[in-house]
Amino acid sequence: MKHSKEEVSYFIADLHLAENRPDITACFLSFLEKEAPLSESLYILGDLFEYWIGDDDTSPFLEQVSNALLKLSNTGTKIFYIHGNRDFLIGKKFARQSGMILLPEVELIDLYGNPVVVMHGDTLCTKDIGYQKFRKKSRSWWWQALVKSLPLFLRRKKAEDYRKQSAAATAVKSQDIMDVTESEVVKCLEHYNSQLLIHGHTHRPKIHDLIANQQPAQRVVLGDWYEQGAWLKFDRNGFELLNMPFTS
Ligand SMILES: [Mn+2]
Repeated sequence: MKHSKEEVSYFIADLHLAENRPDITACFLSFLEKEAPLSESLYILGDLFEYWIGDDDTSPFLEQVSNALLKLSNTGTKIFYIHGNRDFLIGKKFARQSGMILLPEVELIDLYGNPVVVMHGDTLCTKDIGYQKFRKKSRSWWWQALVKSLPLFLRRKKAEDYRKQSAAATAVKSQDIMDVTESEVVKCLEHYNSQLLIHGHTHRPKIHDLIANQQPAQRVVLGDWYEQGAWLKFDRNGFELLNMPFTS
């Protein structure tokens, strides 16, 4: 059933959906059913899932999420997806069955007359050299071909090992290393000749003011979904970060 859409777009990131967090999944399904159909576009800026081992992985949990996304897409809301550092292996098959349009890692979009840059945000954290090295390797065709050739149980084990390693490494890295490099933000806005950047990844929801292109600019950081639903509402009148509580 088609809904009449308002001229409003929503942005979300860092839901980190996982089978062992049914509270997050319930909140997201409720968001997709009640809130998101009002919007003409939903941008998912990465880390929708805690990890992704390939589109050939299936489970009732993944099907439930995929079906709910497809249902939203069938109401007429366009769903765009940019990969995060956890779910960069989401491929065309899952995107198609969920009614999502895959975007490149950085995209310049037009939002009601404003040129806006959207991305996951991990590429801005240039001080985290170890992570950037892994990122480069894991985006190569040979690494991805190698991973996809492994049986699912082995990929699942590797993903879990990587999560543990990553959590241990994150615990000892400084807050500064884990955050974006300000000069990268400016460089990016100047490259795209834009005054607004929207990203996730750092889990530090905030609207930052800065200068780029010798003019005032802003950087919006989306919140994660560990303790509540969180999204950015964007329309002709401006934008705001919103939250919804977990119901149960
Ligand atoms: Mn991330």
